[in-house]
Amino acid sequence: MDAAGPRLAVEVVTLFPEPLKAALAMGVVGRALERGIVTVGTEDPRGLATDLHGTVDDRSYGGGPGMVLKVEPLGRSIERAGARLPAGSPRIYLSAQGRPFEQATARRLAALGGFVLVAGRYEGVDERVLDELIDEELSVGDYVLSGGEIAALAVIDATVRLLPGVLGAPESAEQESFGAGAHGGLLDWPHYTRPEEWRGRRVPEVLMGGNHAAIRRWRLKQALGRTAERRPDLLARRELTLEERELLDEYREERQS
Ligand code: 9D3
Repeated sequence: MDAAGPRLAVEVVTLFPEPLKAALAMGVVGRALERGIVTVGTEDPRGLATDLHGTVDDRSYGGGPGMVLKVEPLGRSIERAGARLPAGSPRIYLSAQGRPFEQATARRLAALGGFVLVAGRYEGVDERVLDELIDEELSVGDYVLSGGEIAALAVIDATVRLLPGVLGAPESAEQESFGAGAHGGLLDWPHYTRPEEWRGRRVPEVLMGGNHAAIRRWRLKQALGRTAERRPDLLARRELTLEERELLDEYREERQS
């Protein structure tokens, strides 16, 4: 992009570099890569295996099903990936045992010069690699994935969107939505576009007129109501203004009737 280099450099340690890079070529992140705002490199432990067959996994000590990623190829991969990044770039292991990855985590990562993401496969990685080479462990939610690559995509996507110049100005203002902004910490309100009627379903009348104060209140009311119904945990984290409490009461009354 310019002589100063990318704003953010990410390295992913993965056994599946090609599908990972293909998925990153789409949309907003793909454009940020083309423009040099971010770079994403990969390191495949398969190439660093100590034997001729490229063995990267082995049976678990203590028995049980599932294979474990071996220390030597994985450890060397993490170090090679880290060596391409600015000094002090954290090395992050993606696993279901990690702390939750949230919008606040994305904001923290977006402020860094670089980070390494380690995507596991099989049952997991040898714990000594984590002790020796990993700074933090992140999960993208309470469900079981087959490996860390999809989690890495989520972390990269959420983080890159926050880099200066990646989104257009209107979108970046809107982004405060999950954080500190006007309607921060609430779910989005419902959206509609033409036609006015589809399968007997009409667009809410308030959105068809030009009463912008009424539209703003309707949207805020819907956002509050949906958040209360679907994500009460988000509402509990957030103070409500007097107007917001009134709108939420109205939403609940309208629901009843
Ligand atoms: C059925 C497998 N499980 C045995 C009890 C353990 C397990 C091993 C490996 C569960 C998931 C995985 C692979 N998952 C990830 O690499 C992963 C992940 C996830 O599964 N959920 C949420 N976030 C993440 S980040 C990486």
